[in-house]
Amino acid sequence: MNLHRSRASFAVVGHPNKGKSSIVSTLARDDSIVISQQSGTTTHSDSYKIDTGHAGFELIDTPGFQRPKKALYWLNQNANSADQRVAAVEKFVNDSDCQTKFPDEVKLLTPIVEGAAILYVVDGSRPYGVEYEAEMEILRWTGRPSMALINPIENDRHIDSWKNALGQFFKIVRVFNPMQAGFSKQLALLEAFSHLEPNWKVTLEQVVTDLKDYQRAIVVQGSSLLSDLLIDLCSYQTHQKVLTESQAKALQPVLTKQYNHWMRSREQGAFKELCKLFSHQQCHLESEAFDLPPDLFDSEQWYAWGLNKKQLATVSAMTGAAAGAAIDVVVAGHSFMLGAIGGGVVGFTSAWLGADKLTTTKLVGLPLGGYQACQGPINNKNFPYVVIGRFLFLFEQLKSKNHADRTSIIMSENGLKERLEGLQKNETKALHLACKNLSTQKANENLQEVLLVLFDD
Ligand SMILES: Nc1nc2c(ncn2[C@@H]2O[C@H](COP(=O)(O)OP(=O)(O)OP(=O)(O)O)[C@@H](O)[C@H]2O)c(=O)[nH]1
Ligand SMILES: [Mg+2]
Repeated sequence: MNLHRSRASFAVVGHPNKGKSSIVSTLARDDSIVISQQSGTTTHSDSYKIDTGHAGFELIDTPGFQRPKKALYWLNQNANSADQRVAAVEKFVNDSDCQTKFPDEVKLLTPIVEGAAILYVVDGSRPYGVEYEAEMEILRWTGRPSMALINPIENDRHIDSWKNALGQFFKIVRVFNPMQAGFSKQLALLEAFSHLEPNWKVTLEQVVTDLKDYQRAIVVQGSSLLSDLLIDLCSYQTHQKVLTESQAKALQPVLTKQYNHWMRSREQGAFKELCKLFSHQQCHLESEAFDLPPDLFDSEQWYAWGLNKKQLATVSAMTGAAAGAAIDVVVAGHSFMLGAIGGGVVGFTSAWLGADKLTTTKLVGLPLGGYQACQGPINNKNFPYVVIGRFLFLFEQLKSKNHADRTSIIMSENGLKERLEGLQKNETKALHLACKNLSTQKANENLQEVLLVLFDD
């Protein structure tokens, strides 16, 4: 046999429509692999190379068996005894007649003949039947290391009878649900792979170590993304020069629109980064109540995302600020950004803005005449918590979302309030202080570290 696959390599094979591509998608952490209810979706053997940093392996998605009985008949015609079976399979994949008559069997057997190990996938919610025996027999003929995976697609009703049958053809039989198996179950499966072929043991153990390290690194990266996002959103300000107050008023809706657009895109950008971090490249975000992207400025939702009134009152107590005074100071405090221009704040508040109470637009007199109309930064005390709540919600969703699961993530209320209750007192205080600094545009020295506790399990 010509074993020219030196890396750990696994061909995922079985009947059509049993979740082969789903398993590859979840284990390869690749949500671009086509999965469909339609039988016969995968028509070629597609290789996915998984590089985990210090090691790697390969998964090969294959088309399902179409004519296993006839293929087995051909093989029987070409092998008189057990010692000839491996060669017969090799002859089968290289035979031009077989390539025409049995294209799917040839495609799925080729990587195995080339040295891949076998992952045979069945559906544990459907009864076992003799029609599977021809394909299992063919796989046995290849002589390659193999494992059976029972995917309980709809339920686990027939798992036991499957185990009885599979145990006679495969040394290792596991139940694995590619839609739901969490990270630890995925790692356990990879560990089981390492027992299939002694030459691959070290590599696959390294893969598991790398993946565990990556999972930890994601937490640090996530907190870093959130830290940058908070700083940007809480300090963002847009401004434009105008000649008269009335021009400034006319400009206000434009400024508001620009401001809101920037803030929303900045948040969406961070969400995309987060999706990338988890290799969820295709994932869509939807809001629960409406079929629209969840909106950062939907303040109706703010008490769901951020803190409630009672918690906000506690924040003020913990960080030692009189609630009302803090906000006034923020508005006046804008001069730290505009100070260089020289003019005083003429004073426009949210009343001037109509509906949007989240930011204040100000008009600043310029030394050489004219004005500067400014919008932002946001000064709402709850705002940093809202940003944290939304980000953490997405983080948790992505963390538990398998790559075979193509349903949209629904942005609904998160558990920030409960999460805060689980923190140590000093951690809570540090977080509140950091948020207060953010909403008053003061620098935080160690924002990322303060946020890190929110990402821990
Ligand atoms: N609920 C549920 N559905 C699953 C599971 N695994 C697969 N499916 C669904 O079963 C269907 C087939 O999945 P695929 O992964 O495309 O199956 P396949 O074996 O690659 O199919 P072919 O390429 O056509 O041979 C899809 O609609 C999947 O969403 C599972 O564990 N749970
Ligand atoms: Mg497929």
